[in-house]
Amino acid sequence: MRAPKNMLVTGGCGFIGSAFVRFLLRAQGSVARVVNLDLLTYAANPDNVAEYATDPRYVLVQGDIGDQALVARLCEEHAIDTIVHFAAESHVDRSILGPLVFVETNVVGTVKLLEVVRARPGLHFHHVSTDEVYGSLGPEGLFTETTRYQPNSPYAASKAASDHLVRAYAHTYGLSVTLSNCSNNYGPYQFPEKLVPLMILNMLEQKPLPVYGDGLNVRDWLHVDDHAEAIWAIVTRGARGETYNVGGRSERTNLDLLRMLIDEVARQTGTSADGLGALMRFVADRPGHDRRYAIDCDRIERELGFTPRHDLAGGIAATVRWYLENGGWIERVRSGAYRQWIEANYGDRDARAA
Ligand code: NAD
Ligand code: TDX
Repeated sequence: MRAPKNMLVTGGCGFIGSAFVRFLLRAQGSVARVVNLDLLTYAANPDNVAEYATDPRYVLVQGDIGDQALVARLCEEHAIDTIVHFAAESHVDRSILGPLVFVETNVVGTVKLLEVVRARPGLHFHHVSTDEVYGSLGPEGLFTETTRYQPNSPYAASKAASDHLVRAYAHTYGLSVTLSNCSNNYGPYQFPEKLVPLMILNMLEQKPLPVYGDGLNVRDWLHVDDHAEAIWAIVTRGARGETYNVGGRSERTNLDLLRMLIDEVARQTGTSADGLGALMRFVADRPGHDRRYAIDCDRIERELGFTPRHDLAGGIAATVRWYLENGGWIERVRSGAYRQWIEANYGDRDARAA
């Protein structure tokens, strides 16, 4: 059993990292310090943790995971005992358009963090990864922790490479690590380039709903707050050197998920589901689009007693409600005002996201 006290969270202004930071500061009284190291790229939004901005336990540092001197200094200054590593370029479509930054951040950035950890063998390092490293399934079967790696997109390949490097550092240098490979997350504060928020926001603005290919690709959906809890279970109770798959046992085709979203937006806004459905457009498929992901999450259930709290219908209803009730957040994301906030507070040092 590990008892993290002073934690460094990378990418804690992104979608999942911020859910984890909120979870720590809300629910884990034993945690004394949370240092959030985030480069504040286009995907980041400090508003995601605004409710804790003045919490004495919380520090936000704008910086690059690749800056070894900075990471080493933060570890020293805050007596960090645990790093939870979320920071990444995370969007598959962007990786198809421009793979290099994915290698730079996800692969080289992770190795640089590992180099800092290598000099501090007492530290525990948790690496957050994705089910996409396993490639694509046919109609049957599930990804287990021993499924062969077969990444298909530049994003998935960069995450696969980072997983291998974490494991290799643990094996070669005896580092204390854990890893998790999770399915698709949904929930509040997700940047609206990903399927769920993109569709909700487009419906609210009566914009087209772009469905890639035939819409029959399958994803397994997990609420982001359940992911945060799963990571805490692994960080505190997971076996050293081991990987845990995390999923929601909620497989849906993209079309089925979109229908759920349409029905929910229609119900909550009192508009016609048929009218929203008419916004659907079948568009060109994503190149190399993986057909199906599905997770066998038996291990984390059996060994760590973790099961998700949210069922998909309830989680989607709450997520739609959040986007309806948080027009200010959406407005800032849409208008770019939050970028001005970053520039005013930190200066525009995010050259790589330009
Ligand atoms: P996100 O794109 O919302 O956030 C990524 C964060 O990392 C941003 O705040 C960004 O500013 C930061 N970042 C990027 N490059 C950085 C750098 N060089 N130094 C410091 N910070 C940097 O991503 P997300 O959806 O929250 O994903 C978080 C992690 O979870 C990623 O590692 C991703 O691969 C993994 N994951 C995501 C999903 C999903 O469904 N979104 C599922 C499984 C695993
Ligand atoms: O406009 C769209 N239309 C569409 O049909 C978008 C953005 C997506 N899609 C499809 C592609 C996928 O089959 O919806 C599915 C989900 O797409 P994304 O939200 O882009 O997620 P995905 O590609 O599955 O990857 C996500 O889950 C695994 C995250 O972005 C990754 O970071 C995570 O590792």
